[in-house]
Amino acid sequence: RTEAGLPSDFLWGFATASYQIEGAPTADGRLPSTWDTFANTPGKVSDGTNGDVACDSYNRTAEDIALLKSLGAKAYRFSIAWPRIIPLGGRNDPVSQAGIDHYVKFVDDLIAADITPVVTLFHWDLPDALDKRYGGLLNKDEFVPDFLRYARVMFEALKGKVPYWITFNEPFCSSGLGYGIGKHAPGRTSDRSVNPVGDSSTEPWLAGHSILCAHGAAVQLYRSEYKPQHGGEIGITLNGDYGYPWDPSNPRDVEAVERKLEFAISWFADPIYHGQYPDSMRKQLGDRLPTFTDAEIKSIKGSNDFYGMNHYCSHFIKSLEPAPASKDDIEGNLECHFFDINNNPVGEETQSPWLRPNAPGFRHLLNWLSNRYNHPKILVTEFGTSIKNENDLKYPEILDDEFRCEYFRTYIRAMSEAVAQDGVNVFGALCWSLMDNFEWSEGYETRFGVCYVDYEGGQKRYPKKSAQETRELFEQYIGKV
Ligand code: GCO
Repeated sequence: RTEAGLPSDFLWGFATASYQIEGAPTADGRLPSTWDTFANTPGKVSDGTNGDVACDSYNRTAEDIALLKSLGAKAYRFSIAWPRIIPLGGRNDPVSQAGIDHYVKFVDDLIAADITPVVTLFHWDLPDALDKRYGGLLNKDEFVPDFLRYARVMFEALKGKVPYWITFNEPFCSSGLGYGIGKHAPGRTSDRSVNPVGDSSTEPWLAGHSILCAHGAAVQLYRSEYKPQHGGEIGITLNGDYGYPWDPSNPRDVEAVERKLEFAISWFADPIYHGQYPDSMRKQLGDRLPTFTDAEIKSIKGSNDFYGMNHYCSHFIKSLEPAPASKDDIEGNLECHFFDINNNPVGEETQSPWLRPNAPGFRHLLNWLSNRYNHPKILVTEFGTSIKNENDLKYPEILDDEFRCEYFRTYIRAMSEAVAQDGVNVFGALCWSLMDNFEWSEGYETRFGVCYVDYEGGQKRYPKKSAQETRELFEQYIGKV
């Protein structure tokens, strides 16, 4: 029995997202997303940049497909920009046929290159008009039908061509970071100088509830009108770090680890797999956490054909109980601390890389998800790493990203052990990211690409050492189970 292995049809490749790589902010009728507005608000992005140019991928589809092919990728996960499809966003607003045609051609070209398209419908770039018109994610009764119409347009345009659909990427970030701590668009917090109205002690939970309802509605639409005739599978992508108790002999810290995973992951996964929010959230939030109608939970429970999982790192978890949670807390009344190179907890100020790799945590998390959600098919939709000083390096030194090679060596090994030894059903993994790109509130200071993008040199792509190694890494395990 092998120690580590992946199935012979394992779907490996790379991932990106529209606002992070496309550029071309007005091409084919595109109107601003909430991320255009947020990035152009002084102080929101660390280096004062935005996605106006990014990697110019909207104009380099053939080049990016050739790059994927050169790396041996079996699959490519990318996202569709809703503001390119329905620029004003709403269910009664006009579609942009040019925007639809762009993505249809891109998918056709990926298929022609024998690369499986994995399509994310919503990777955070909400049409800004919907935020301005009715508060976007805060207004479930408007957001759900608007998202459903957008999903229908894309299901129809790409029917029969997309084997794996992802409705939403990381709703924890859209909801918690966008409406709780304000680190992501639309940047709402309890700071009344920023939000004269609204309440960040309820808004993240309202936003998350809207996403779950929109996800459920879109899955039911896909299953009733597209899956029977065209096949394909649909799910949601949830991010999740793993955690270890700061003090293993302190039962509060041990309990806080489970609460951390529940607030970060089960917020969304429990309604989808169990039909209700986790008890720990209901206990801390009370009626700030919405309740589902019978119709809503009927559409949400069982709404994943597969579990999309984004994973980066692990933390040490320190409980803040018995002190009560702050009203703006979105994590579960605890502190997350990073590791240093010797696996000792360090404060974030010394953290470099800001995501301390911890491969055993990946295997632990895969097992935690598999056990809690009745062993679903899992597609790792993102995993990868960065270090703070990579951006200080220049070409060609920057191509020698040994730290990223070590990350993928240890994480792909851990995933292969989870499959071979623990029986976790992982059927694919997409590395974040194909190329350096706009890293949200960290702008272009943080690089996650297996390919270097020379932003000053016309966005030219250069494969790093990790790009060369990835194929060998996967192939040494593929076919062993
Ligand atoms: C996320 C997003 C990606 C990020 C990546 C690095 O997982 O936060 O899906 O867009 O760029 O994770 O932070």
